[in-house]
Amino acid sequence: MSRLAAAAASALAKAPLDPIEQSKKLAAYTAVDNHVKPEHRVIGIGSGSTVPYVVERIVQQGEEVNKGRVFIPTGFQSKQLIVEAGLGLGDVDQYPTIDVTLDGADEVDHALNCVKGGGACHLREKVLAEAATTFILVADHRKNVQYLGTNFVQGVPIEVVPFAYAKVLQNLRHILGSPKATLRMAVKKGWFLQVPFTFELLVNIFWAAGPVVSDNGNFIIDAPFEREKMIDPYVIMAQIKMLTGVVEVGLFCHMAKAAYFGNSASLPFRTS
Ligand code: ABF
Repeated sequence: MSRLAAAAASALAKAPLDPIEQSKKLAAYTAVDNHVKPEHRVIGIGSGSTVPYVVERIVQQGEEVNKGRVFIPTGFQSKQLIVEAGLGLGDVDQYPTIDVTLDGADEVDHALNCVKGGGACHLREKVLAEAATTFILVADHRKNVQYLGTNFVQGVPIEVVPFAYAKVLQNLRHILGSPKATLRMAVKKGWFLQVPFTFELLVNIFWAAGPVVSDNGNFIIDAPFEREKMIDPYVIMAQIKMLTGVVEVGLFCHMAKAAYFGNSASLPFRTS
């Protein structure tokens, strides 16, 4: 690296984080400090942009404590984080009981129910949440809402067997009271994605590269819902899960013990 590039990299490293990053870091660090204890041996690592700070804080707990631990990832991103941090990698089939899992979320309501699956990993995320004695959510303050559907308007991600997707789309119209459930499409990335919304819509129509396929070989449906339907998300979750062809629903109800939402100035958090 040239001296100029090295100086630029070092200046960047010292630059203060923007408020949202600051918020994620604060949430993740506090969650690790409160819930990842020295006696914990098996730790679940979730996905999303707050989770790198979780791993960063765990590494700071020191080599001594971490060499006796095994870390279970929810997907490719968290696997990379674990490996790059030099931590021990494990799988849930070797360790079906996890001491604590920390994971991100798309939105969390006042009762700690949440929407997950924006990254299409929610099946594995739910397995690790269920396997954990303690399940903790970490996110920036934009994810902290009274009712699901306030900010994350994309809707509930639903993983479906490809053969059944059209039938499930039809069923969802009845359950969610909305005709807008759609199959998630992969879009070829390019400079044009930066331009305003209407053009982005055209890009979605004309440059879509085919359905998104999950790590499990399934499709993802995004199902927007009417807000009043989410007063009790558990009911909706159960109804959707009953549909033949549905593998998992991105609604996590009554699972999290606590959620941490950092804020650049202070750190509000709620426990169930
Ligand atoms: C995972 O990462 C997903 O369940 C959720 O969709 C996403 C949240 O990521 P980010 O914090 O980057 O929005 O936890």
